Amino acid sequence: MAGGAKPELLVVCHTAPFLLADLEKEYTLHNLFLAEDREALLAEVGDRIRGILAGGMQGPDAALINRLPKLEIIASNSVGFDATDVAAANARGVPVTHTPDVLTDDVADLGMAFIIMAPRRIAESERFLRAGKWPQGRMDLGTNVRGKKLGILGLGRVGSALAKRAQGFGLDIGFYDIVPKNDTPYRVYSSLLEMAANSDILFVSCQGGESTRKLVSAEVLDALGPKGFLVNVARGTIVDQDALVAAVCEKRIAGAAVDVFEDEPNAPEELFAVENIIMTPHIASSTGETRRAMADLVLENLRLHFAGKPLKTPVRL
Ligand code: 8YV
Repeated sequence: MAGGAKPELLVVCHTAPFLLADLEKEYTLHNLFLAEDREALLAEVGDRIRGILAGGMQGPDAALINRLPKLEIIASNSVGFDATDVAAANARGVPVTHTPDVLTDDVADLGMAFIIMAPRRIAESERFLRAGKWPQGRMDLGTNVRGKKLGILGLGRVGSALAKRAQGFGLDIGFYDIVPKNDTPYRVYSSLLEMAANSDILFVSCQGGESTRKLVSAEVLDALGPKGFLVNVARGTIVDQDALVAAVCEKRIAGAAVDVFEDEPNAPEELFAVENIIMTPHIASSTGETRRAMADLVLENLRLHFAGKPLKTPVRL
């Protein structure tokens, strides 16, 4: 394709070099995420931008969307689209695409690993060994998960995949979802509070955004109680993070395992030396295979759009 004919895209999120390299073959990229002077970049190229590459953590707000007069499409390299103002985009007739399905299994795998790791104190045990403490004593006992009650907040793609895995580990499964789900073999709760009060492990797998902000409140954590564990592989915003820090530190819940935080890439430093919480840097979909599949969906959606064809995985609000 001749140089000037390539559509121009604005990159607004952290993006792996392999995806940038693939995109560069078909598009002229302008990296707002890495730009030292964002205003200068927007002033220079804003009028020519036809597409945005967004991510789960960084996406365009209404102001940015409305600043790009030639914007035609936003492709998010994520299943979650809470970082992008989809309503503002759609109001301008700009579709948003995301990457559902291809990451479900990896996210559910990490969730299941956390459900075992937190009660069994696996990360804590490993720190114990590495600190050279084994010759002086033994690790305190953990808790087994067989027969324990698992409450799933949001029985969507990830929640359902997690439930299948949890069945194999003998957990007793229930869920709470605002969308009624028929034909599930699992116990249905009519409120999150009721589910938390009846669960040993509360698993967060609903979508992020304003509708779920701080849904897992101090009250919900207290209902989960001192024998309960919280696992979150969805979005940090769904949990009241200050309440979680307090509940973990004061042992008002037994422990937690979280891959997501309110203000990523920042995790609460006051938890860095606390044993009863596992924290990972948003790695649930971070496998080579899944990131390749997500990138392929991004590329396919952009290609379809610029060829005037229907999109493969548009976000439907
Ligand atoms: C990614 C995610 O880590 O897909 C999502 O919604 O949160 C993760 O898969 C990230 O958002 C990549 O952009």
